[in-house]
Amino acid sequence: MPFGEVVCGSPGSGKSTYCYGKHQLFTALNRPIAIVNLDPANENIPYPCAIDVASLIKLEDVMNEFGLGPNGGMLYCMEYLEANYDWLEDRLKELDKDDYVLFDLPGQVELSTNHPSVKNIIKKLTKSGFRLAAVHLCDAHYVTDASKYVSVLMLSLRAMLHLELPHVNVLSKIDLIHQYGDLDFNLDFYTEVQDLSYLENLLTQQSPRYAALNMAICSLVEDFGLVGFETLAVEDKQSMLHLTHVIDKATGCVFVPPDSVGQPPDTVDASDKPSTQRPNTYALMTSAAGRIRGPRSDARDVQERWIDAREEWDAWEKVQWRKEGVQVQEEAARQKSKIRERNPAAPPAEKTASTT
Ligand SMILES: Nc1nc2c(ncn2[C@@H]2O[C@H](COP(=O)(O)OP(=O)(O)OP(=O)(O)O)[C@@H](O)[C@H]2O)c(=O)[nH]1
Ligand SMILES: [Mg+2]
Repeated sequence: MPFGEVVCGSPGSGKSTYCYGKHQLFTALNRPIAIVNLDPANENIPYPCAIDVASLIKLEDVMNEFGLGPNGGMLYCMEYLEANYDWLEDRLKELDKDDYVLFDLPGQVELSTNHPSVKNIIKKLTKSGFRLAAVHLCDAHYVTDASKYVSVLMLSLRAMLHLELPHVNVLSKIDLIHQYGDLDFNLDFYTEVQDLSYLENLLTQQSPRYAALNMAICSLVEDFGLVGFETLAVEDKQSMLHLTHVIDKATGCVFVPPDSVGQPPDTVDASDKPSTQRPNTYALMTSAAGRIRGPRSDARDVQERWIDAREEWDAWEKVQWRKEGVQVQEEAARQKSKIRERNPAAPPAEKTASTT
């Protein structure tokens, strides 16, 4: 039963960068991961790609052959992939049974809101045993403008209703939000989608003609009560860890760490079944059943990190990184001198930063 994510969102919202960030995080955590690129226009793929749709069909070939533009061509590619689902299935079977699988989608919004191909592909994946969450990325700068925020709410709701998966909405690039001026409300107002009637004044000022329509949309979104947002700054480890925790909780994924990590006795089933089929009481209590908490789990902490006290935090992190760098160098030097003790013919250990 493989777990994974369908990473969707508007063009440039950060999907491929997020997939790469997650690959780096999981590799550091010793969690096996594989990324499937489903964007046939993705030419400079930043991450190690386990399966690439471009080896089935290329957007450029479709455009040349059928005289289609990039958007029509993209829809054709997705329909072609749906019709040739066996191709994808065969390659997925070749992945390691423990792999957590990310599907990097193209940015065309209609693919996750109304076009049926992606939805049908997801249905087939789910039927074959995949436990997936939709991770819907929206550029955080949209929250700096009330009417754009309403559009993002509708888009997120629409994607949620269309894809029919456990759904996690994410305000991406939150580290850049300070560049777009002051927020009208605190960040938690936007992430928790609290009381949208507060937007009335702003919406009336921005587009008086459509104020009533905008407010009707707001109350519709509120009635569903399903839209909320997590935040993401892809280079911030805490942010990535928090989001991983939220998504694991949405899919019910409990990661069983390798034995080398060391778990409390009798909590891990040591058989060689795939990790997703081995009960791990310890991990279950700490991840799926545990409370979500941590330095970036509250929107107020995120606001402090990226808006209110951004410069102080940047300076603090710089100091921490320097310390970490020194520790890594010292550890490497220690390992080298250990090797030298055992084998005096080995080259001498380099000086560490702290001693230079
Ligand atoms: N500062 C910052 N930049 C980011 C972050 N995530 C993505 N970016 C930048 O946003 C730009 C677009 O990112 P991509 O990952 O290509 O976006 P995408 O959604 O895959 O784009 P398409 O595939 O074209 O739809 C790149 O320049 C990234 O470096 C983030 O968390 N912080
Ligand atoms: Mg991309």
